[in-house]
Amino acid sequence: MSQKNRRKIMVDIDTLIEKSLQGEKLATARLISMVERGDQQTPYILEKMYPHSGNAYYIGMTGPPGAGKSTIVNKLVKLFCKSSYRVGVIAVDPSSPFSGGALLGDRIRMNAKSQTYDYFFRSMSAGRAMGGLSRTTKEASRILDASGRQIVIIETVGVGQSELDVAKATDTVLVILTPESGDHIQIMKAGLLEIADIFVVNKSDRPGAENIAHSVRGMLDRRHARLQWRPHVFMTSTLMNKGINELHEGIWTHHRYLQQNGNLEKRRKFQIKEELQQRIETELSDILWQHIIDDEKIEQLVAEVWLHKISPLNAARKIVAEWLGKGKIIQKTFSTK
Ligand SMILES: Nc1nc2c(ncn2[C@@H]2O[C@H](COP(=O)(O)OP(=O)(O)OP(=O)(O)O)[C@@H](O)[C@H]2O)c(=O)[nH]1
Ligand SMILES: [Mg+2]
Repeated sequence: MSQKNRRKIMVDIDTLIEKSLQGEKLATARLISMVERGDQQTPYILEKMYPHSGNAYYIGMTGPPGAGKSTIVNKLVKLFCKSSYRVGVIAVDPSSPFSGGALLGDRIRMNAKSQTYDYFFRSMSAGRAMGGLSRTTKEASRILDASGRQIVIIETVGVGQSELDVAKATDTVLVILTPESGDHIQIMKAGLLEIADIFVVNKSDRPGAENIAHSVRGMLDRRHARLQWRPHVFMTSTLMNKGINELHEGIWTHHRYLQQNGNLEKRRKFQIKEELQQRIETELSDILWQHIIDDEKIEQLVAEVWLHKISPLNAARKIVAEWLGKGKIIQKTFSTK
């Protein structure tokens, strides 16, 4: 790419960033698409946006497929918007590989209700997330935050570890269950108990809802006896319009808890630490595979290990030692800009 073209792209991106920071939704949608695709400009965008983020309240929403997460998100968005909050939603769609970049979709959804409610909806495909789902959703939610969204809701299906990680990296985690969610062993196995700040038993218009709520409360009694925050359990039915106002109030109760005694700061610092650890590992392994190890070297080591000339442990250590020796070269090739 010519110098001139590169400068033009950077100018365009600066304009997009400026517009997004002023709250323009289309610019925000385009930035998120770029980050989702893992465009070359991603680090630049993130560096420019990050100083403006940190003001939003992040809510994670997870639970089994079809539990009613999206329906509940819609109802909550309306309530938040009625209180004049600017809301952003990221829904991770595990199935569709095409949901992400569809600008047309963004536009339709944006215009649909923007007269009455100021919200931004974004669907993101788990399959398209470049650099891992939790990284991409985090980056997208920070862009929303920087663009002035005061509440950012992230919906993921609680089926895999990466989806749970996404929900976990928020200020308040809602776990949505239904009477069909199965017995408590299944809930525990899915790792949902550990991450929930609030439990919702949705579809309470169906039989068995009380049982699930009872069983969750029982598990919490055993587990959270010594913890500061004991997750609240709400019963909702979006069908009968029941329990949503109480849930909405319950979310603000957790928000107030976070405001006390530096709880929010502690939680976010813990999350930053986890993120840094992950990113450092990724950076190091990128350098390792780009600059130190090539196929030829691996093959050579395989042959030596195969012939029992060297143990696998020592072969690995040899590589690492070589890497450390090459520290200076790496410093030259590795730039943070
Ligand atoms: N009976 C009953 N059905 C409900 C209730 N809430 C949602 N549903 C229905 O459950 C189905 C799934 O709802 P969604 O909101 O799409 O569920 P979801 O958890 O977002 O689904 P995925 O994102 O696909 O995992 C829809 O057909 C809803 O109409 C409820 O309170 N009672
Ligand atoms: Mg959904």
